[in-house]
Amino acid sequence: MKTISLKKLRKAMESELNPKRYEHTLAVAYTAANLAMVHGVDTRNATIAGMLHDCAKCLPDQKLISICKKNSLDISEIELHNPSALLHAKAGSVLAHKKYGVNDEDILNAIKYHTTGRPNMSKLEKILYIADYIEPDRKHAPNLAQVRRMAYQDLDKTLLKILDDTLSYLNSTGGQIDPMTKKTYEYYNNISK
Ligand code: DGI
Ligand code: FE
Ligand code: FE
Repeated sequence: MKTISLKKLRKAMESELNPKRYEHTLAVAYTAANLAMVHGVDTRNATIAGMLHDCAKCLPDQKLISICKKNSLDISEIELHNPSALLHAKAGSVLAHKKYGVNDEDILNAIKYHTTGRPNMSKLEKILYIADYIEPDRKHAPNLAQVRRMAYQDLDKTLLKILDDTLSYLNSTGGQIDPMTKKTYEYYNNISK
């Protein structure tokens, strides 16, 4: 397998994303690498996952839908109605593989599930999901200081807290909840008992 150049990925993301999204991407990559150090995960894999996690975020809705359809990925009714919020994750995992040369299944799954999570996530999947939520530029999420501290201590507890806060936020704004977000919450709530 050809080695992926982090420098090339950075440059590609700088041209593919708007400036704000690019800054977020760098922050997620470094935060994911930090969490990887603490939790015994390969830091390079965490950096690559962070660098590419939102690679499809700036594409038009129709493009996100067509990438998923072409690659035989299931699209839920809710995803179809919220392509930018939800489908950029699935479409991003396709592009990470086909356009940016990532072959590692764990990295591809981390990107694919970075928005909804899924039951029984790998450590890298959890780290990317959490890094996306706690990176230093994020300012508006509730309980951020608490969640940031927890992230360096207990990944499962942190996931559950983020999922709980995300579901409350979606409920308060009338956002449609994807079945996978709900399943992930139920899974991590059950194993916390
Ligand atoms: O791409 P980002 O903005 O960096 O972050 P993200 O990919 O984690 O999530 C994008 C948005 O999706 C975020 O505001 C939370 C939201 N989200 C997570 N689960 C669901 C959801 N939105 C809807 N409508 N339904 C969900 O189940
Ligand atoms: Fe995202
Ligand atoms: Fe993100």
